[in-house]
Amino acid sequence: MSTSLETIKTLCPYCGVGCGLEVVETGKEPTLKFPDRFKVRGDRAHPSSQGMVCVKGATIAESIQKDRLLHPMMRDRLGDQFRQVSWDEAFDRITQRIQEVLATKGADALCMYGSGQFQTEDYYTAQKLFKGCLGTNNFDANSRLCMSSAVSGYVKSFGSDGPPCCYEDFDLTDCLFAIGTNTAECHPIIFNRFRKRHKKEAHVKLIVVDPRRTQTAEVADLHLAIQPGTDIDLLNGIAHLLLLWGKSDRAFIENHTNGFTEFQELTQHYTPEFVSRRCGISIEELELAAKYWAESPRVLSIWSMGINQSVQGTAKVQSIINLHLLTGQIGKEGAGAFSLTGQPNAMGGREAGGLAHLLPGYRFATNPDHRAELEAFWQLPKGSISPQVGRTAWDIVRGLESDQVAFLWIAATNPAVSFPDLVRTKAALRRSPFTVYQDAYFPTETSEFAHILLPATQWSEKTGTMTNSERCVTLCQAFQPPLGEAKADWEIFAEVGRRLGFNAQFQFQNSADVYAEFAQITRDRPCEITGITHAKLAELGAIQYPCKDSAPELDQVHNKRLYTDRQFHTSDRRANFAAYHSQGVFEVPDQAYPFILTTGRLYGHWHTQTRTGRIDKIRQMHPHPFIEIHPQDADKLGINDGDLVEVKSRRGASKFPAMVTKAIAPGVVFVPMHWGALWADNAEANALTHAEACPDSKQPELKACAVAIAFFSITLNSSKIS
Ligand SMILES: Nc1nc2c(c(=O)[nH]1)N[C@H]1C(S)=C(S)[C@@H](COP(=O)(O)OP(=O)(O)OC[C@H]3O[C@@H](n4cnc5c(=O)[nH]c(N)nc54)[C@H](O)[C@@H]3O)O[C@H]1N2
Ligand SMILES: Nc1nc2c(c(=O)[nH]1)N[C@H]1C(S)=C(S)[C@@H](COP(=O)(O)OP(=O)(O)OC[C@H]3O[C@@H](n4cnc5c(=O)[nH]c(N)nc54)[C@H](O)[C@@H]3O)O[C@H]1N2
Ligand code: SF4
Ligand SMILES: [Mo]
Repeated sequence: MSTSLETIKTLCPYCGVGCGLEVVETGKEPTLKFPDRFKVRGDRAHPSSQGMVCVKGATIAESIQKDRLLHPMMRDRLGDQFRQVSWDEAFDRITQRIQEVLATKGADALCMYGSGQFQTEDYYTAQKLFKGCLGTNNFDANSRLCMSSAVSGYVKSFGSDGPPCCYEDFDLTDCLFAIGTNTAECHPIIFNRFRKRHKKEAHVKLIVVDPRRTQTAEVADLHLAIQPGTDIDLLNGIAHLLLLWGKSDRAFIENHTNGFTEFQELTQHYTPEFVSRRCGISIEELELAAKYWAESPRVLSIWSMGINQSVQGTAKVQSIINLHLLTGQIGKEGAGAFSLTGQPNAMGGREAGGLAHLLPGYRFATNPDHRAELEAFWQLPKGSISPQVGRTAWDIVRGLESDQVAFLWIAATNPAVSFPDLVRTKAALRRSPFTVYQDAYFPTETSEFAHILLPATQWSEKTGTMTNSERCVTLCQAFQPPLGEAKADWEIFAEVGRRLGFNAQFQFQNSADVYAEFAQITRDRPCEITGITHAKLAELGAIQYPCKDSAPELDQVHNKRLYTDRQFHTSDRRANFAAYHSQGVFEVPDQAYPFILTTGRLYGHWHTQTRTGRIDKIRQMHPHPFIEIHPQDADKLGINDGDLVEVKSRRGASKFPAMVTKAIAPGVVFVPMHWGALWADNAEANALTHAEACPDSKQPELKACAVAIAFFSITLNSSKIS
């Protein structure tokens, strides 16, 4: 840790835009506490954000010392009081339990559920412990609820994960196709970057595909307010018109793709009349979207949860990529299929193998060569790594229900708010015989379900790396000591590893050592980072990968676009078209549950509010939960703006003040995901959602479920904090 600091460079620990921050020490008196002691501002030298920050980055300092978990705590039964224990006692209890479970039930009864808010070093150490030393791939992360459809879509279409674009493409594109993303609120800094140019240059178009008129849609040249779940209809409909108008790139298709014929046949079904009916948009709107695609020299698609969180998540991602393959809009400036990552280190998690089917270095647990490479590298006996895909997020719930999971370790995520079908999730967590919960704050909704609480250091107190949406790795430096007895996540995992007898595997002195080891196992992989070290990041600033240690120094810093040579990572180096029909949403509205509920985010809040709920400015911005409902629907139900309404699904019920607005389509309602049990009474979005998931990515359909709505009372007082 740096002590004589003037200006420290770090990264905003919220969204995947990955804005660079500078922290300036304003005074050194020891009595001064964060945030009075430090000022946070945008880092002008950071290539991704060029000095910009949004309200979340600007206010980050304010929540850092409030309601922190400071010491390890333990209890025998849920409902008992926690008692403070030493780290030694906590480690002993954890290792003892792991050994018991290994001896009685086997490694598959052990599970860890981690987070895209880990640093890459945390992720890597956890993979080594669970997948290597303990021999179970039961490590999954909240990225399963977030990015896993993008991962599987990229792998199926291009042969490997890895968003191929960069932020400079926002400055160069002629048409931004934003589908299932409220970029203005959720990735504000890159949206602003695009908007600057969009406002100035009339030929630059913005198409927004979203059932809601979001702040992103508000400024679009064309807003397609499609019915939830009809994205594939729309995408195939655009392809149909492009083919009809002869606007495909025949040479690209011929030389660099497979599967075109089947795709072309499929698109025949998606006539403008059919698509307009399915999506609930006019034929003119569809034609205009296709016209923008056809006439723009460079088209950049961006998407996030409106696409990924779906029972057809992978199919939707591949259907977006299809349009880029059809038009050759890939591997060139201002063009490409760009999945915006949600969390600050969702990307680092993918590189380090942080999902139940992955291994570090974009490897797969089911691939025998990949397992053998890691076993040798980790100096573990052959066969140590399980060939089975581990439990994904929802499989953990199932495993708890069937008593197959006997040890659950949750870190840097708050599933008692963010999991689907919370009634079932909470019942499963309540059943868990042994849950370790490692977080920075106390209480959170999930601490109620823990037997052991481990205090984690967070942003400002731990050094490590994070990778943003454009594959840019930034060093986040510690600049103040840990609060209380908190430790970095990777340190905790390494200590448990050593205590289980894996001394040789966990000899790291600091997180730079961890990164250096991880980098070696990425050699010759598509996510190669052998040219990146903590020291180099500190000296040069953020570095984009792929970055080989053998490359000349200058080339190492910026590797902006993938596939510029149009050689993909498949065995024949060709990209794959994918022919998918649209299936719509899983839970179709009916008489009993006539509305589609969709869920999402607000500009100021971050997820389950562990930080942003403690920041006055943000609480004032979004004081309480609400449900958006169209005036026609509100009229029919006798609901006025501000009335408290009860919303029921087949799984649970919640209550929200109504926000009557034409920004939402009739028949659809929207609830923000941010209010868990600690922040409002019965206003949980996920009490209503279901866990049905995409068969390829296993990502649940958090964006659509069927609900019934009824007037409850005229009192608007559902928020605990307003
Ligand atoms: N302010 C803020 N920013 C954040 C976060 C935060 O908590 N707060 N979280 C970060 C994280 S982890 C993530 S994953 C990203 C998420 O970023 P986004 O994906 O942009 O955010 P969401 O609000 O979840 O969903 C986006 C949009 O999908 C739309 N949608 C719903 N159903 C459909 C559909 O069937 N089709 C289409 N086309 N659209 C649909 C919703 O109406 C919503 O406007 O944001 C990141 N940034
Ligand atoms: N209905 C609905 N549900 C959703 C979504 C949706 O759109 N709709 N989106 C899904 C998506 S995309 C996501 S990403 C998830 C997010 O859901 P969660 O991951 O549950 O949300 P967070 O509030 O970000 O939780 C992160 C936790 O990590 C802690 N933390 C921060 N830094 C550190 C650290 O360095 N170490 C440790 N150990 N802890 C730390 C914070 O205090 C916080 O408790 O929600 C998912 N759930
Ligand atoms: S856009 Fe994202 S990374 Fe940038 S300051 Fe805002 S929350 Fe932080
Ligand atoms: Mo996310």
